[in-house]
Amino acid sequence: MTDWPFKQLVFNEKTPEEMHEAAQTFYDQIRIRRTVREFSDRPIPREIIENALKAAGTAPSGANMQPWHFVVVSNPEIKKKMRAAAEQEEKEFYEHRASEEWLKALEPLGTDTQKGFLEKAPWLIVVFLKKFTFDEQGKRHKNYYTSESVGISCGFLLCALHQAGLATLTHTPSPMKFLNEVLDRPKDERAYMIIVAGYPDKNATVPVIDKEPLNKIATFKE
Ligand code: IYR
Repeated sequence: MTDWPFKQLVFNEKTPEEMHEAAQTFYDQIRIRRTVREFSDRPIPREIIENALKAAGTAPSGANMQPWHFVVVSNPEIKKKMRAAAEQEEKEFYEHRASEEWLKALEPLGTDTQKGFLEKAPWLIVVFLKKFTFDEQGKRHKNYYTSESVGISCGFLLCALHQAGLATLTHTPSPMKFLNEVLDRPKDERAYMIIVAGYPDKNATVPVIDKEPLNKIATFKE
């Protein structure tokens, strides 16, 4: 038996009807989320972002180590630096690093080296992955399943931002090392993803792509 205290689970059981309704409602809401690359500069209150981050912070994680740190940028000078560095990396990517096959796969998305959204959108959330946690004594503890944990947390964050009414973009310039420097983060943290959030530009367009049907993405063994 463990020495750690346990408490009664809080679980709001739904009736079967409520369960059907909630499952359908969530799907109907999340299915209309689209990755947006053209943002408006209209402001979004910081509290909205704070709430979404609190939701992201409830994600399950390996041994509850919560191996994430979110750096939230609205400062125009920092955004400018991030854009310049990201565009430099992307230029390398599109002109040299990416294979023909990769470029072909990206074609329908219409992406290129220009990352204007990094300056235009009101909020850039840079998600860092922490391989280690340091306790009050400065002792280093290894974190577990960090990539899975941070990925789940990003999923929560995207859902929370979408639910609040924001458009989002997951952006992963590669390599992202420059973010440690620009954002003053320690070496043992690794930039995992930038989540761009704001209102979409009123003329924003999205590529005509679709998602695989259920029978393609899932197999039931009953
Ligand atoms: N990071 C590049 C390329 C890119 C790669 C994938 I995989 C995407 O789904 C989208 C873009 C860029 O941001 O343009």
